Amino acid sequence: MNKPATFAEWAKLAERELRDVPLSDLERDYGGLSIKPAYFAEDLPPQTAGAMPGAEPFARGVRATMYANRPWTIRQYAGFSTARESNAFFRQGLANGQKGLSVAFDLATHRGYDSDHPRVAGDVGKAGVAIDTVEDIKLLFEGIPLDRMSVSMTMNGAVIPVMAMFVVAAEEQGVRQEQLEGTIQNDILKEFMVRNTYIYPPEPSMRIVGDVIAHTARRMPRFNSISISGYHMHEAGATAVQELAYTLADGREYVRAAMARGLDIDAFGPRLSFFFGIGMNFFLEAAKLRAARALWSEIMTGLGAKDPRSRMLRTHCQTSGVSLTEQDPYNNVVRTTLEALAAVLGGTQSLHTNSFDEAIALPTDLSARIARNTQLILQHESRVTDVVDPLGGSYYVEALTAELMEKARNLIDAVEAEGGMTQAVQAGFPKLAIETAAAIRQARIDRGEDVIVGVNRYRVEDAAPIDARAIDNARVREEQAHSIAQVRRGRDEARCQSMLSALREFAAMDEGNLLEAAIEAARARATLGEISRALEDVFGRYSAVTRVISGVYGASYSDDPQFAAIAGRINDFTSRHGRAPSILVAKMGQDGHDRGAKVIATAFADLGFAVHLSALFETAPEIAVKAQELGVDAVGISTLAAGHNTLVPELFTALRNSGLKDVTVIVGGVVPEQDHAFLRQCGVAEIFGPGTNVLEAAFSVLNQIEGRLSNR
Ligand code: MLC
Ligand code: 5AD
Repeated sequence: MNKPATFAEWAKLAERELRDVPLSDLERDYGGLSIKPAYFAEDLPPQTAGAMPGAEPFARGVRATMYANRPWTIRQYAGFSTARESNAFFRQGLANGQKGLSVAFDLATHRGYDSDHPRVAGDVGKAGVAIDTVEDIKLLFEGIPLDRMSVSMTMNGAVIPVMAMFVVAAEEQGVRQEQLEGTIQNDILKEFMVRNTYIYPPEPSMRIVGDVIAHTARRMPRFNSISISGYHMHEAGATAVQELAYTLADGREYVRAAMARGLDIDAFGPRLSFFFGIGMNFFLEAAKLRAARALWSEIMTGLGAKDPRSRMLRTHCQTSGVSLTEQDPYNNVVRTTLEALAAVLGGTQSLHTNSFDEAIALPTDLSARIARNTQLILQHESRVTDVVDPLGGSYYVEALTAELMEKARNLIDAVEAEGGMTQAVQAGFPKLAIETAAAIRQARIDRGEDVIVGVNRYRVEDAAPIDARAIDNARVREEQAHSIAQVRRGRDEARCQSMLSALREFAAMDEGNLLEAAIEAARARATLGEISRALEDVFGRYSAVTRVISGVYGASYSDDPQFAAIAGRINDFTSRHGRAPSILVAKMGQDGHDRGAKVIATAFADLGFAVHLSALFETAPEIAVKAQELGVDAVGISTLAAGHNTLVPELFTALRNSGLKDVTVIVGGVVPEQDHAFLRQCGVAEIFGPGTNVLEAAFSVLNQIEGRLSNR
């Protein structure tokens, strides 16, 4: 028999085929991973031999039989408007092949406000379902037996009131806590890093995480106490290595926090779960899940876990939102299919497939059906479930898995050297590293180095707009205010207040379990806002410092004529006016998605604009005051959670009240075509959707500013 071919042998053949092109031209860099154009037996890492699905370190999957015996859970993340409407949507999904539930809450709920709070007018019912009281949760699960349906709830900041209300609602449905099956996200560290729906400062927030883990370990044996999430890092622009390393480092931090509260690692270890984002780099994403499992087994062994189930990384995955485009949106069906297949070949336990209207609005009934059917087709038609870990033994995938592990391990060690993730998050370096990766990626797309079909290549110029789901937040708000009032009228006020006081005392004394105390308050019909407020009275509300990184976007353009042309025009403006054109990049309402705002701020600053970045969670009047104080030429609103139709008119009123009639207002983010006319009528000068070329945007903004100045 011939000995196995080597890279060196193959390189000779390849060079002949390439003629004048050097072989090194075929090498790729995946965010710090160097990828060769071909792999051979010599690349197989030694641990590949003998690796078995269902056995440690689990690279090949956590179950021996995987999907051959039981396919992954089709678990579509959903929620919008009222509990009643979301319940109907859930039931429709379940009747048509969905297997698990996953609740999306609105941003008012995430940030611990009742729907009638003045700061959340633009957010109620918009990006998820509005929840204020136990009655809402009961409606949300009406007709859904909570002892038989596993429910994931994406909640972090307001995890205490939401878990408490879930437990009470189940009880009143006749289901004991012990029977509840599901997952609570409860991952606060990544909120401070990327997702931004925190409420309290990091330290008390970590106590809350620990209390939820402790309570579930004691009382809810079938409930996953946390979903340690890389998804949001992925969406914020993290490389695969960053997503892996920071997520697993977060996991290690939570384990230590729980152990510090006196819990035995094997009492809670088996119920830790994970969540990853799956993008378009097909084999990389599949390998990422394999690497995650093997690394987690290593980490948990190091922390002293004895039970193999504690060392088993079980994960949910969601296809990537950031990979989907507003332009030519049907392409997103294809993208989501590929990403779903990568998640499945990587061995996920549970999966959400995004809808093709992702970059426009929340899913319609049609787009949700296609997203769900994508998974059903994979399960029933593609035959990919028949054989366990079909990628096992692939020279490339195994080598990639090993390289991901090595690079992620190094980054985890670097976090450790900084004192662990709580410290690192407070110092802010993982966030800056992810923002840097995001700016580099944006520049690659703007320069056409990364091709996005329908965006920077093969564009369709006159695509017809698609239907988008519209939500009447004013109506939802009114209905919620009405039901809050009704609950308050019906409750024993003295009992409710005494439960809230008890909760406040536990918080202040650093004693007792906050979730247990909150369950009593929820039973007494305290609202979500009241429970959250009781904790806020003690812990305070956290406000993060916003920072703009500089130089990264510009550095990608060192020799670019278009970049130089715009920078030159800005330079002319600066000499003519004795100052740079200035812009306030602003976020309003409870929408904490800040990747877009950060990328724009960085790029505009590199081009020569004077850029100011607002804090998160501002009201329209607060932004107007800031614009006036700074004397900016333009305000750029970044909107990703559909609050713009409420907040942008408020901003114009506030600007007028501050005497600012000449400020150019532009809007960027997720803005359905249906909303454009309304926003323009309000006075918005430009609307930049997802996929906008940043240099082109800078050029239009400069034109708008110059136009206004010359009209004065
Ligand atoms: C599975 N089982 C098997 C098997 N495969 N038994 C025998 N043979 C096999 N081959 C068993 C399991 O052991 C388990 O039982 C049961 O079947 C269910 O399987 P599972 O694999 O545990 O799946 P599931 O219940 O779906 O749990 C998956 C999970 C969980 C562990 C990843 O944490 C989860 O559902 N996460 C979802 C998180 C989510 O939806 N997040 C949305 C975020 S959206 P047993 O008895 O062992 O339990 C978001 C966006 C945003 O964050 O920002 O807003
Ligand atoms: N319903 C359905 N999907 C949602 N997502 C966010 N909110 C909802 C919702 N209410 C999805 C989108 C987004 C990701 C974070 O989750 O795909 O990119």
